[in-house]
Amino acid sequence: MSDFIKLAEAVFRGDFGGAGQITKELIDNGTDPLAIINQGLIAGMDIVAPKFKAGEMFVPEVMMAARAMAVGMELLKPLINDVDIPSKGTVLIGTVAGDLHDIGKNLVAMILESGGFKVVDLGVDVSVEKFVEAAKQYNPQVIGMSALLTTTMVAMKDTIDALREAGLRNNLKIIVGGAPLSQEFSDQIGADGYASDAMAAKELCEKLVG
Ligand code: B12
Repeated sequence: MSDFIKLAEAVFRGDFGGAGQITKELIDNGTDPLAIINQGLIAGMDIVAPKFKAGEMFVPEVMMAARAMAVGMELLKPLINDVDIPSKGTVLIGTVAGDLHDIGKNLVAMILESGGFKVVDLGVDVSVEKFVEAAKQYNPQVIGMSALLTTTMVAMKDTIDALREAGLRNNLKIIVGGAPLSQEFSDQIGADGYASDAMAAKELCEKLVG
């Protein structure tokens, strides 16, 4: 079995130790860092994605896989110039004001990162002002907002309105998610899209940015 396949399998199994070890060995052998990323780490996540979608893998397993990938990425980052990292675009993500739920948001962030997006995670309880400031600072292609409480969903509309007032709305796509949301709600508040899980979020970003 090739080392790339072993690495992809370690990622798929959520084996951080193995993923780190194999990544280290490949680096020591002088393997091209981008090949390690594409043929090892991302290849591993590419096995996870369809299985999660089909209900054959569950959230904890997906998070373990994404973490195993992150272990490899951390070792590779110093070896790669920013310009060389194939980035599909920048996504700013956060849980809206008043809401502290972040498990789903973190999963979305990890999947987007492992899918080749640069992710700026603003954390939880992100105020309207903070989203607007961060949009100015990072100039993202996409802003993703998460809400798990019916009482905090309204903050999404406030944020979209504030982005529009700040003149930033036309230059970026806004996506929303979280258990109580729906496509209908997304349409109502003027977002560009809704996704029900992390894989769908990645596909949505690819569609909106591409
Ligand atoms: C874990 C949890 C907590 C944890 C949160 C820990 C953490 N670090 O996140 C703790 C214990 C802190 C908590 C607190 C509270 N919680 Co709570 N919590 C949950 C619980 C059980 C699971 C949520 C979760 O993590 N799901 C797993 C993840 C993976 O799924 P997910 O979040 O839906 O995310 C997926 C998708 O929605 C989507 N997605 C998510 N975000 C985004 C963003 C974008 C941009 C996109 C595209 C997609 C996307 O992709 C994700 C991955 O597939 C839910 C029950 C439920 N069934 O949802 C209640 C729940 C959300 N909580 C609830 C409540 C009421 C509370 C509290 C008010 C309880 C209290 N009285 O203190 C507080 C509120 C605190 C606050 N201010 O936020 C209610 C909300 C009811 C409502 N209708 O509003 C729920 C539904 C439970 C219930 N049935 O009553 N909670």
